[in-house]
Amino acid sequence: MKWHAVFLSLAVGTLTAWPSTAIPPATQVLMDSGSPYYVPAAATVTTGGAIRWDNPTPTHHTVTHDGCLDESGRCAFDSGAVEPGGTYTIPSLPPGRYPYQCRIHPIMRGMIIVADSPMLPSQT
Ligand SMILES: [Cu+2]
Repeated sequence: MKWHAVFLSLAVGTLTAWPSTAIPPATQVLMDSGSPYYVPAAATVTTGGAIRWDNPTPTHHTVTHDGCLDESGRCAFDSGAVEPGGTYTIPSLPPGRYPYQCRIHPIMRGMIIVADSPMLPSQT
């Protein structure tokens, strides 16, 4: 059956398009000009996973961990200004919760939750 063969080759092509390394695709967060500003507002990633912010808006934004703005001295990440059409990527973060905001528009707030990798046995 011809259609069956076409379907199979499409499926195989899709599978082989994935990188063969064990690195999972980056978790993507979109910046938006309106609420909730970071989409998804709370993004969960597993340890070792990259996180990438895309800025499709016509405005500069930052991705600034709250720890960079208080006196805690625990600044996990700060993108600096991400230009329109630009992206910002973090290769990985230690497990934890990372509230962040935009330095330019403090109303923009998001959260990254880094969970322990399900591949590793729990230490609790
Ligand atoms: Cu902003």
